[in-house]
Amino acid sequence: MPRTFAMIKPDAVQAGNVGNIVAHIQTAGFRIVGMKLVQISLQQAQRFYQVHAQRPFYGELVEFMSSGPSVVLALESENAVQKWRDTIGATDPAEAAEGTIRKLYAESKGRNAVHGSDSDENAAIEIAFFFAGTELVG
Ligand code: 3AN
Repeated sequence: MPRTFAMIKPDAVQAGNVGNIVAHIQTAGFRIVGMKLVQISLQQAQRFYQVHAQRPFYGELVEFMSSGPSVVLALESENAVQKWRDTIGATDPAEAAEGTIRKLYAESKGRNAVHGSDSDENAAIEIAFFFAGTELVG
C-alpha cells in the first residue's frame, strides 16, 4: 500500500489542534503506520528543507519548524501522496479549498499547520528521515 509523510507543524501543535487533525486524517481514510511528537533541531530543519535553501523564506521556515514540537506521521492509503495533498489543501490557506486542513487550521503561507510529501520518492525519503524501520507498523 502506498505511503506518504505528514507533519503537524509547530503552529498547529501550539494551537492545540493535534487531536482535530489526527481525527481529520482518520476520517479521510488514512491508516496511520507511524506517529510521534518531535522537537526538530535547526540543523534537522535545514536538511529537511534543503531544496528550498535558495528561497527568500528559507531562514524564516527553518526557524519556525524548529521553534516548538511537531507531530510526524507516516500515512497509508491508495494514492496516498495525492490524497494527502488534497486533504491538506493549498500552501496558502487563503487559497485552500473549503474543508481542507489548511483552510480549517492554517494561519498563513508560512505557518500553515501541516506538511505533505510532493511525490512517492520524497515520501520515502521523508519517512526515512524521521522514522526508524522499527517505529513503523507493518
Ligand atoms: P507545500 O508544503 O504545500 O508543498 P512548498 O513545498 O511550496 O509547499 O513550500 C514548503 C514550505 O515552505 C511550506 N509548507 C511553507 O511552510 C513554506 N513556504 C512556502 N512559501 C512560503 C512563503 N511565501 N513564505 C513563508 N513560507 C513559505
